[in-house]
Amino acid sequence: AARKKSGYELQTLTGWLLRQEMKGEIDAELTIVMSSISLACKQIASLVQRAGISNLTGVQGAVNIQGEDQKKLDVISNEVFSNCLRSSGRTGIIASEEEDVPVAVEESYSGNYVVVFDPLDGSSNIDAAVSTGSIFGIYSPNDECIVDDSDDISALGSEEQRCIVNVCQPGNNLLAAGYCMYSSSVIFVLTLGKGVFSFTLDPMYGEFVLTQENIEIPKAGRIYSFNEGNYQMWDDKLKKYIDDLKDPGPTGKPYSARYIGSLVGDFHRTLLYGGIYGYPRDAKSKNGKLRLLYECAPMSFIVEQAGGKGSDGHSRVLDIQPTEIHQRVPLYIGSTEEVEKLEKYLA
Ligand code: P6P
Repeated sequence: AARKKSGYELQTLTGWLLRQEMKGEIDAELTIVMSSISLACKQIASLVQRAGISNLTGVQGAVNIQGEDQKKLDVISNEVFSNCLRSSGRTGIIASEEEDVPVAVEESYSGNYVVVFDPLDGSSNIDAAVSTGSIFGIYSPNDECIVDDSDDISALGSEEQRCIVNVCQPGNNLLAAGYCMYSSSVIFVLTLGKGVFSFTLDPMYGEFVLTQENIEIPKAGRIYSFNEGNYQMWDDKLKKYIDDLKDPGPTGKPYSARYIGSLVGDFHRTLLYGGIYGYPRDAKSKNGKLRLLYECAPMSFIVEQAGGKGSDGHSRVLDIQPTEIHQRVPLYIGSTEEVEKLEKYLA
């Protein structure tokens, strides 16, 4: 009855993807890649939700019942993601936060798409059952991508060079991006370049069900999400910005601080409630902590599709041409008015 009231006939992610394909928004190949990613996320969701239990059933602590070394969840999540992408038969190159270099999918299974992902971001939070997430981005192959011909690239074999060139594309080239948040509910959020959609996993039958269409981030929001433990190491302009957020001002109400310490959780709240999430550069890490390819660029694509902004403090994250796979950039992302206000302080 609730569903009838809401006017949603039940749309699963699979059904929604097929509808986009029929509308010509995506081709059949990309549909298959997206489905393989959603399968990986469902498998990771069940691993995360049983982390404590499977640890117990690991019986001998570090060795599991098959006598193999108990692998850390982010290593297992990486294997799950890689295997699902490989068996989709539509993925050509994968780059993971967990792998040193991007890898080409073996010839027999190889397809077109280039997929970058962080299989389990925030995994240090697992033991305390705090939200975690998987983040991904999908590109078309692009052999001509300009990457500065730094000698360490030219020293690599041609196949490795080809993989790196194909992966090091600016976020502007993204065809699709998304994340799956493992929290009080499992929520799959994605954009194919025409709006942002969210799907909630219905544990009753293991399908992602459409719950929000064309998500729009509030233009402004009075929540800021920074790790203020680093305050002393930030530059003065940023300190001034943070200090002013705490000024109750004429309304008598300062901004609220919310920080989960897990990008996907902090981002998802910002996307729905508005505000700003920031991971600045600081005295100890001159480019901040977050990775451009599989954290900052996919999240920036999503937030721009929702009407928000993703900045490195001075320019659009999506304009940045990556020069190495695991390069870090400072990230300020969220409501347009909040990000623009921050950029004025840092100018
Ligand atoms: P800090 C998790 O390790 C992560 O990569 C993001 O998910 C999170 O936003 C950030 O690092 C937290 O880092 O330094 O505040 O603990």
